[in-house]
Amino acid sequence: MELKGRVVKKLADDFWVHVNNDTIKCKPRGTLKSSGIYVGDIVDVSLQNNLYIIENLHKRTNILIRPPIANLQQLIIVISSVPKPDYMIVDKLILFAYSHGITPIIVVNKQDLSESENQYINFAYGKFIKIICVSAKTGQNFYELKNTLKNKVSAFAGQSAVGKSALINMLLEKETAVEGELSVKIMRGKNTTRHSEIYCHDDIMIADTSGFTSLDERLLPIAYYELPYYYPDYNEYKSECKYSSCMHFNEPLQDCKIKQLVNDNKLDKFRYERYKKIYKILEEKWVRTHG
Ligand SMILES: Nc1nc2c(ncn2[C@@H]2O[C@H](COP(=O)(O)OP(=O)(O)OP(=O)(O)O)[C@@H](O)[C@H]2O)c(=O)[nH]1
Ligand SMILES: [Mg+2]
Ligand SMILES: [Zn+2]
Repeated sequence: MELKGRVVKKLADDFWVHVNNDTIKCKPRGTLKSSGIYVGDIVDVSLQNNLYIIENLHKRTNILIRPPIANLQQLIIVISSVPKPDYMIVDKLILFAYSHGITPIIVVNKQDLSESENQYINFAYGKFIKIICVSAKTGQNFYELKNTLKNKVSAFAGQSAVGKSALINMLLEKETAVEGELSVKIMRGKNTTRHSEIYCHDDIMIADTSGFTSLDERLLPIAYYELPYYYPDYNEYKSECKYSSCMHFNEPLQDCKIKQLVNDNKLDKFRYERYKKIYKILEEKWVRTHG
């Protein structure tokens, strides 16, 4: 008999596989290399001589190397009024998610303190990204958040102190998760162990992505000329640009619908400024690597 499950933890040659609300400890079949099995992988497990054996791996939808995790489905980008959001980080995280086939979701935490960011976030992102305004303190919209996370593998990301740990603790109904532990840190040069694990509770699966250190735009697997493709808010109108290859960058205003919409305040001008910044950074990287 074979069981299908998801690898939620890995230590050396031991794997913990989540099967029907149970977690079982398994060894891989000799023909499978341990290093080739990632946390997040869907596997078939058989029982032989009282030992659970991972028989084979299912096809992956994606794989992240740092942190090592497979089949991540949602990236929960957390922001709050305090500390003030850095929207460049938000945009980079969105690009990171899209370029890996992961769905980004924006969670605006600390609604009990202020709702001041909601309007901007809705204007800049609301048309193409799900936005949930919550408070880890009062529990506001907690069920909406919970439902969004159900039956999906999600990771949390965002600046320090926005409340990622507070939200994760609530979702996992844990009092113990250490602050700073279960978060995708937006920091540079901090050496964290590259361990990864998925925490399961009530059909919610949250990847501990503490090894996910910097979100340097140079790490984005995007060539500068592909950048417009990752802006759903621009793609909606790009057929109205004069040239189908419009980058919405150097083209004259009369030829670019995106520039016109930015000028008319129909598209957010700050997000467009960030777009141009990211475009330049990716272009410089491309020139460096392709001569
Ligand atoms: N008022 C209020 N405070 C909150 C809320 N959520 C979190 N906090 C507080 O904000 C601070 C930071 O929360 P954390 O959960 O540690 O933030 P974090 O995003 O995990 O931060 P790092 O681990 O450093 O990345 C703590 O003092 C929390 O108690 C909220 O909804 N409302
Ligand atoms: Mg934390
Ligand atoms: Zn254009």
